[in-house]
Amino acid sequence: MGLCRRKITVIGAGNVGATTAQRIAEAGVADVVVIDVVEGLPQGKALDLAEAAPLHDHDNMVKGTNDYADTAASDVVVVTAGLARQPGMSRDDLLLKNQAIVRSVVTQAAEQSPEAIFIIVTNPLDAMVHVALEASGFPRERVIGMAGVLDSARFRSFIAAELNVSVTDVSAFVLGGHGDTMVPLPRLSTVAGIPLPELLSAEKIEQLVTRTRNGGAEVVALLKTGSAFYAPASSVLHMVDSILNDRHRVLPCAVLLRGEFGIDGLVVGVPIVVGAGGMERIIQVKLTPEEQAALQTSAGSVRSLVDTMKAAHP
Ligand code: TXD
Repeated sequence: MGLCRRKITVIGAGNVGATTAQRIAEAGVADVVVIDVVEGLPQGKALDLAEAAPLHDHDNMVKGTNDYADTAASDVVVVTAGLARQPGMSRDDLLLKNQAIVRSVVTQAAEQSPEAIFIIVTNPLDAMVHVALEASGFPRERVIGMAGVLDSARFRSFIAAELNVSVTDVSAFVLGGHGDTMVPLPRLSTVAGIPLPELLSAEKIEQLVTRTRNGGAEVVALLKTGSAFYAPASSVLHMVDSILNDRHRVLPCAVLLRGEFGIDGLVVGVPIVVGAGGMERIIQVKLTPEEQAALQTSAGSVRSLVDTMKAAHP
C-alpha cells in the first residue's frame, strides 16, 4: 500500500476534462484537481463529483480551481483545454487557437509540476504534443498524446460488433496521426490471436477501417454540438492506470519520433510501453511498403501543421 496519495491535474473542465476527472476519481486511483479559465465551472463540477464520492465509496479528493498553484506536484497532468470541433469544422481549423491555449496552460502547469507526465488530449492532437513538448521543455518520455488508445478502442468495438464476439477478445492495432490519415493495421489486429484477415473479407475490413478513421466525425455529426467524450475519457484513464501502476501496457500513443519507423522530429502515433516513467520505450514493428507509405503520409500531415504553427508564431 502506497503511503502518499497520487495527484492528477486535469486542465479543462469541459466534456472530456470533467468526464476524465470522474473516471479517475471513481476508479480510486488518485486525487484530482480540475482547472479551467472559466470561473466557477471547475469548482462546480468538482463539488458535484466530490458529493458523489460516498456513493462510489472512494476517498479521493476532487478539487476545482482557476489557480495553477493548486496543481503543484501532480504526478500526471492531462491537457484537455481548448476548443472542441463543431460539425463541419476540421481538426486543423482548431490549430492556431488551440496552439495558444495549450502553450499557455502547459507552461503554467509544467512550472508547478516539473516531474509530471503530461498526457495531451487537445486537438489537433499530434500538433498539440509538439506544442506541449516545446512549452514544457520536458523529455519526450513525459509528453504523450492520447489518440491511438481511443482509435483502437473504436476499431475494437466495430470488429466485435461485426463478428458478434466479446470486445475483450479483440485486439486492434492503429498507427499514425489522429485524423483522416490514421493507419489502422488489420494485419496486426486479432480476435483471440486470430489475425483479422482470416475472419473477415477485405471489403468488410475496409468498411470497418473507414468507420474507425471517421469515428470522431460520426459522433460529432450525431451530437451536433461538441464532440465525443466518454470513450476519450476512458482512454485517458487507461493511460493513467498504466503510468500510476507501472503496468507497462503496450498502447498506441502519439510521441516524438527520433528515427523510429523512419521518421525524425515528428510526433506520430506508434506502439509504446507505458509505465511509471511515461514512455518506457517505443516498440518498432516491421511494416509492409504500403503501411510504411501510409505512415509517411500521416507524418507528412503532422509536418504541415507544425509548419503552419511555426509560420504563425515563429
Ligand atoms: O482523441 C483525442 N485526442 C480527442 C481530442 C478526443 C476527444 C476530444 N478531443 C479534443 O479535446 C477536442 O477536440 C478539444 O480540443 C479537447 C477538449 O474537448 P471537450 O469536448 O472537452 O471540449 P469542451 O467541452 O469545449 O471543453 C474544453 C474546456 C472548456 O471548459 C474551456 O473553458 C477550457 O477547455 N479552456 C481552458 N481551460 C484552461 N485554460 C485555458 N486557457 C482554456 N481555454 C479553454
